[in-house]
Amino acid sequence: MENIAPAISPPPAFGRNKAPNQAVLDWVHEVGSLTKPENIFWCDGSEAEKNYLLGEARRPGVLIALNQKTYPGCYLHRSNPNDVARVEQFTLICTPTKEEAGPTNHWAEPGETYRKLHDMLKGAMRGRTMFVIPYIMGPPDSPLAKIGYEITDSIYVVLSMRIMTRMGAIASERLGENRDAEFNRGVHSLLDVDPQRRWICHFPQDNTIISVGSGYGGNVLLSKKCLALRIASYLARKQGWLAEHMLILGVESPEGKKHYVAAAFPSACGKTNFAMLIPPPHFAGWKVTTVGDDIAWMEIRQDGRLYAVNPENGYFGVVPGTSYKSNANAMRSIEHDTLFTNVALTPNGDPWWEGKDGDPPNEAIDWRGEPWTPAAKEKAAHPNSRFATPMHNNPVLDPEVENPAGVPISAIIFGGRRSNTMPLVFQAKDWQHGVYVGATMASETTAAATGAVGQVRRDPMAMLPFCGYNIGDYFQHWLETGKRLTNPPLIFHVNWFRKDGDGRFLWPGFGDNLRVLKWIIERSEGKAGAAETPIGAIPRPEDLDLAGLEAVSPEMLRQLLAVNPEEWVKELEGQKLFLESLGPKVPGELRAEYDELARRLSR
Ligand code: OXD
Ligand code: MN
Repeated sequence: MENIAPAISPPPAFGRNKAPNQAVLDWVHEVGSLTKPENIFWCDGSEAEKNYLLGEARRPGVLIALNQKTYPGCYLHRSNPNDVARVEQFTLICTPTKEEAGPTNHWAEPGETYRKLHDMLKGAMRGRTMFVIPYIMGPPDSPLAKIGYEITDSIYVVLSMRIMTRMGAIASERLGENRDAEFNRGVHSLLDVDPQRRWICHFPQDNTIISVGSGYGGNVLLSKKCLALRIASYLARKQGWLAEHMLILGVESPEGKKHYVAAAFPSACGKTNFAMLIPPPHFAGWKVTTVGDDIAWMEIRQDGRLYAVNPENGYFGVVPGTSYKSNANAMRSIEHDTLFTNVALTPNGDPWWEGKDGDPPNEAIDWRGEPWTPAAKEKAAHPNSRFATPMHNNPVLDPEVENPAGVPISAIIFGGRRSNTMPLVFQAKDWQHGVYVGATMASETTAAATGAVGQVRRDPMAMLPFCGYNIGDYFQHWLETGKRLTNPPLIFHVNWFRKDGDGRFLWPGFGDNLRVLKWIIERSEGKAGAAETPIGAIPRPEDLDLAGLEAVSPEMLRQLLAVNPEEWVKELEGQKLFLESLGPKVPGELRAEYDELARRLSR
């Protein structure tokens, strides 16, 4: 078999910075004895180490340097074409009982799964380098911060983890020498990148993750979906906090009043764009700043409010569609020190993707490494091609992003990609109704996971693929959290994707979403008006700031804000079937919310 990750030979100065913690040393020794790597590289996170690794990554063809004049510090990685997205059917939650994992997860018995993985990992790193990556999730001094170690045989993983986490000596020093100190153990091996031997396994009780057979970010950057969502959601329930698939943004009015909101949208539904939103021209003096674009860890503080931190240090965003028009802040962020995966390459050495500003290049090398021209039927960049960019590249990074206490959340927003049914925005009646809205939210599927694209699926709180335990218990945890919040954020639902009868989007989205955000924060200040409807409070046209918005006619606005009874009969049925499919653990409060909604809609 071709060696997919040949060993690199670290010169004496690099890769020898061992952990001071005996528990880490014992575990690394154990994994090394099993996987039999050529050598072990202990990552320290330094600039010198980065430069060394970038040089090494170019040798075995892991990375291609992009044009260093136009894209300084940027590189391209091409994944195996069979390995371009998260694989939900091979993502397992390994709890002692099936019930703990619940109806929305694929479950496997831990002992047997460890044995199976152990067999696959036997000698898996022969002829390869085993990298040991210490990292911190969250601002290092935050009470919510968590330490993880990822062992991997992929240099691409090391370079990505440098961007996505606070990585290196900072983490091993923070863990210290106490053998009993808590840390997440993550083991990743590419094996032979065979879809038949691809498993992403979580052992929440052991704070352990083992991922084999993939090199795609969402499956192998174990800090992200695996630790910061699946394992963290399990820990959060035990410890009384929330780990959520949410962006966090700050919004400041011209008068200098600032609010933070958290928003849960499913993968590839515009969280990164919303978190970096540029106000439309009419909104002079308004500022939107980013705390996070994908994950929020939140806990209640003494004032009875919910505070959020972004556990990550970078953004792993979907590239196609990113342009100066759709997200100028993302464009500025990814023009330097960025790792691209599966985009196309122009003859000039620039990255290219569908939806980038300007005309397509006359020729390019596509994401698979094949020649491409605009006449080709295939896309040049994979629809789930990604950038990994440090958050400090973001020109609108929020100044509180490193605040260990986090930022206070005024509103929580749920949302999905729905061509019909869901109005542009509505406000839930209270926390419990808001939990129901989040629990029953749905979205049309995207390329972020393998499988059919464009089908409506229920995705509670955008956590369907990421909740590390029984979803019924998760809903209960949300309800319990609400009882402890004396000053809870208001809860809203948005839909930027509603279409007219001819299949055209009714709402321009992007910067204009600030018009909706403005209404949301005015509602949290007890200011803006609304019409009460069976599904919640919906702004009347006069409640929204629509100045300068020519793209939306009064008729389009009517359609955007409408609650169509026929569509809601279908929606209600879908919500009911979904809740029923989740079995007996769904809290009675949510069944009562369903009954109430059905009653209101039938009046
Ligand atoms: C992501 C995802 O990569 O949700 O953030 O798939
Ligand atoms: Mn995500």
